[in-house]
Amino acid sequence: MSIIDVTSDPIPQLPPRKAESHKGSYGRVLVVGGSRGKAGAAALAGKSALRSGAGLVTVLVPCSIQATVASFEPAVMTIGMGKVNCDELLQEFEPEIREHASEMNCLAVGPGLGTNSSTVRLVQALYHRISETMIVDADALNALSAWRDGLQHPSGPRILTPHPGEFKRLTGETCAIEPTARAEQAASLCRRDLTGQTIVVLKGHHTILTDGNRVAFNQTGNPGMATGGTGDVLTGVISALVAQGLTLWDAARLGVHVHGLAGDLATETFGQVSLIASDLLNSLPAAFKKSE
Ligand code: NPW
Ligand code: AMP
Ligand code: MG
Repeated sequence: MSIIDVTSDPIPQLPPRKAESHKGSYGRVLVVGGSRGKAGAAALAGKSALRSGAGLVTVLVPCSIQATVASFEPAVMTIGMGKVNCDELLQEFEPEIREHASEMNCLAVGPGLGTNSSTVRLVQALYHRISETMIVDADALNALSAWRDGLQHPSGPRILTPHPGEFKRLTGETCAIEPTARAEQAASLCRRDLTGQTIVVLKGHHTILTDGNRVAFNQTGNPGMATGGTGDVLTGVISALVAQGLTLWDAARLGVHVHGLAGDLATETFGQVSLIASDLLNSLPAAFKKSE
């Protein structure tokens, strides 16, 4: 099946903020992530969602790291689950997560979540029972890779954001070097969803976005972004754009564009060698201004 290349289409925009709007107008994001040693991933995603315009952002993490995550950015709210290292306990909190999810406009699941077996079961349950839009990244992708047929029936819209390593775990396929062949691979991952509600963002140099019918090759970004945590920032950005009401496609397209632009702007100060994920996050405001 051939896919249409829409790379030259204009980059979508967020609508201007209305004078009489309030934080509820800009959507609620719930990040589900973090584990001991990977608190930063959840914190980066949460703060990035705020910097990308979401009205309210909550990060749901194991209790053992809640204080740490809360200390990064006071404007981000946190919910703690479980007692110690909650990987083992996540399963029992599925009903609680579902309750929180029903109040949200978008969920971002996976940054730093870990791959413990009960976490895997939790992700699979959320993927199949939560009807809200979900960005599925990092360890949530790894969780789904253990149950590939499960991709056929998500219970709501999904944006999968694998890097080539996660893509290989999810599909068993090594990403092609040649861009068109790689786009076809991403599109066939989309088409695993028989309900047609999935978008794939296959990350890397010229990140590929596809809904199975069309494809766009992102034109921003640089190899300075090949550093831990930049993907967690992207997850936060896209989740905020979904929460603000953009379509899945527009949110993914604008999010990937702005994220790469932030990386490009950050290298003007830090260079490619020294760039780290928090520099990229701090360049999001300039990137949003520039892409208006
Ligand atoms: P190799 O062998 O290096 O070539 P993982 P992760 C491959 C969290 N983080 N092209 C790579 O291959 C994340 O959110 C927390 C080709 C290797 O096999 C996750 O939850 C941070 N191959 C968790 O850690 C900051 C590529 O994939 C494997 C590739 C694990 O995420 C860091 C490595 O990927 C991190 O974000 C590419 N472009 N990229 C924090 N501060 O809390 C990767 N691979 O095993 O999925 O590990 O991406 O670091
Ligand atoms: P992750 O591996 O999940 O942390 O995601 C890495 C992020 O950095 C993705 O958004 C990639 O597209 C981006 N990135 C990594 N390497 C490059 C590169 N060589 N050129 C452009 N973007 C890159
Ligand atoms: Mg990642």
